[in-house]
Amino acid sequence: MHPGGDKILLAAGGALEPYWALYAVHKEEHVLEILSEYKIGVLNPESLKRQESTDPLDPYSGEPSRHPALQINSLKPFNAEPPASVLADSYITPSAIFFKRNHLPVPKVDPETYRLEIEGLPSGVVSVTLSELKSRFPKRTITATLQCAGNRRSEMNKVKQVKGLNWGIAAISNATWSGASLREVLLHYGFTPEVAINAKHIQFEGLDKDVTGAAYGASIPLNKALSEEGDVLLAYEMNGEDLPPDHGYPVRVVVPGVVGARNVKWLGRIVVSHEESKSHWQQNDYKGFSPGTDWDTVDFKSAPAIQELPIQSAITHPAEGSSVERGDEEVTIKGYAWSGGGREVVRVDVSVDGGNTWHVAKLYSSDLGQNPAPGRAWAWKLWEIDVPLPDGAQELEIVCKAVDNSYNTQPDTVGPIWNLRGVLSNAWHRVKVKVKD
Ligand code: MTE
Ligand code: MO
Repeated sequence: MHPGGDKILLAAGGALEPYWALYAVHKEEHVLEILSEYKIGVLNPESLKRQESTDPLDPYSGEPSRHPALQINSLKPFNAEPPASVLADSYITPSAIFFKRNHLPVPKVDPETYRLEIEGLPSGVVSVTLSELKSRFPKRTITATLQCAGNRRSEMNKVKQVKGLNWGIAAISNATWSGASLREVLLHYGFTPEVAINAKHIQFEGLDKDVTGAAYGASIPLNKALSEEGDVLLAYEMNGEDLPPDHGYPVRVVVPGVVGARNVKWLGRIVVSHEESKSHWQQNDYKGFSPGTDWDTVDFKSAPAIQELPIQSAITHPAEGSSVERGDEEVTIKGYAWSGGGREVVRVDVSVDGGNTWHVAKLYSSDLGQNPAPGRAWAWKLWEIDVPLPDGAQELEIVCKAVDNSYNTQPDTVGPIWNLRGVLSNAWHRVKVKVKD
């Protein structure tokens, strides 16, 4: 009888409160009244205490607590995505269920002693405090979607085993980010056209370190950072609040339109340089290869680091293996669509017969209904459509594919884009659903 359908089952066996925080519509007297009949008791406060590891040698012992709805891909380091069914419920993904992708333990950073170091400018090393970052520069806000290069990797795994976390379709989320403009910060601390003669890249280094002391790092092309239309932020807020620990507190770089991996969290250092970041994740990971390349033949130097991502879309409702009633005559289909590089999704085509016939879905962007500036469509579109059930069909093969304003579209199958690392998985998304008489 739950108006939201079987989503209520997400909370089964645990505390209800985290879900109430997600769905604010529940916080009403009459809902409590309806529920009181089902109440079986109050959880023992002891059992609610964070199950913290007490092992002093465990670098993961101080990790933040996380929302129970997250589907965990790896616990240490923490990697998790929201349930697909919840992902497209809100245009802005609540921070608690925003996908989380950590390579290392979450560092504890004291905002009082935090310093952002900037190197490679004529003035030498600049050290910026958090309050300087907040007070010296205007606070800029953008809405931007982040997607991990490995989103939808599990579909590649079905073709042939790849190396990497087995992400479903929800290693992508959308948030508002506020902070200082990287361009404005660089110009303020002495970036000049002369610097640009040699410099070609902006390197970022996190404060999260592995056992050898190597920090997470990545870089982006200098022109992205310097462009007035690039909108690269040194963000200290996510969805109107301080960045949560998992998302890079106190400062992360948000590089809209660019693969998640370059959006360095817990940002400790920026280097203006003639070369790319030397980090493992820039040099020997997050690159695309031919389906014919295997671990014996792969040469990471031969391929460019992924920056702007290709076009993507997926179906978040209905779920694979669920069923629809023939009597309903229609099936409601929902999902998300996004493209990298600020390219705007202009159309999503949906089929319920495996791609023989197509329908155009209705696209939704921000609640404000604002159109993004050309070339700066950083945020996803949600889409929805009611499609009539084909006569006599026992099963539907629901398919979606998106088109961006450069008329890029998605490949129809995974096989030809398969690659050993399982990145850039953006084939037509397919979901099979039964029709019940
Ligand atoms: N930054 C640091 N310092 N350490 C990391 O492990 N992971 C990267 C990127 N920035 C990472 C990082 C990757 S691969 C992705 S996809 C995004 O952060 C994920 O951002 P999120 O956890 O806020 O969703
Ligand atoms: Mo990622």
